[in-house]
Amino acid sequence: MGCGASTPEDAQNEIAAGGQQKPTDYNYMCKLLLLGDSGVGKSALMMRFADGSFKGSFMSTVGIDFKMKTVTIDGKRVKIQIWDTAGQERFRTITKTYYRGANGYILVYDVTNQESFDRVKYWLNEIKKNGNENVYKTIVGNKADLSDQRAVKFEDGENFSKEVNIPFIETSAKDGLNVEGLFTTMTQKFVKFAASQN
Ligand SMILES: Nc1nc2c(ncn2[C@@H]2O[C@H](COP(=O)(O)OP(=O)(O)OP(=O)(O)O)[C@@H](O)[C@H]2O)c(=O)[nH]1
Ligand SMILES: [Mg+2]
Repeated sequence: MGCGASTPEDAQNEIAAGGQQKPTDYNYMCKLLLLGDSGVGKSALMMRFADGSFKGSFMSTVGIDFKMKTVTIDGKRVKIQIWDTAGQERFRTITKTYYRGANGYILVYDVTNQESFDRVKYWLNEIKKNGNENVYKTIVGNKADLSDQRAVKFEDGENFSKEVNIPFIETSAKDGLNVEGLFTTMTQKFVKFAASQN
């Protein structure tokens, strides 16, 4: 766990209590939720973005994890809270409860794993059932560095993206390809939306 607080709720309470996270630290809080099958690289993407690191070993997430990073967008300080859900079926009841509070959904599959790509439909349906339908989403084909093991073509991702009308990007948490761009673009979209509400 990052940030001192042990859950996103604790972090929120600290903010409310004027504790570690002062409200004056930022102008906006953007909560992004990572979804997708186990092993596709959700935690690795979060680690790459928040800590600039990558671990080759696989430590499957238990329940939910989160990390924060503050960035400046259009002169505004934005605290990005990344919620990293466990892909394993047995945590579905817990992870479902986090959908509602999200400002953006990142749907991840592994380009070396066809099944994980086919399952993006399932995750979209989970958002429909448990989340906010009108929140910005991105479909992410991760592990783009593993070109010799590729099972899902770039065009397959692109075609599906057009079919469901959701932006698409390929990433590598290992070498950092498009990771910064993914989180920054999602946050920019949110800030634009939030600013238009004021
Ligand atoms: N080569 C390569 N390996 C990756 C990449 N991203 C993740 N991995 C590896 O894939 C394995 C699974 O990554 P995780 O980030 O733990 O997967 P996860 O989606 O969080 O899985 P759950 O927590 O079980 O839902 C780890 O061994 C990572 O090192 C990538 O971009 N390239
Ligand atoms: Mg994980």
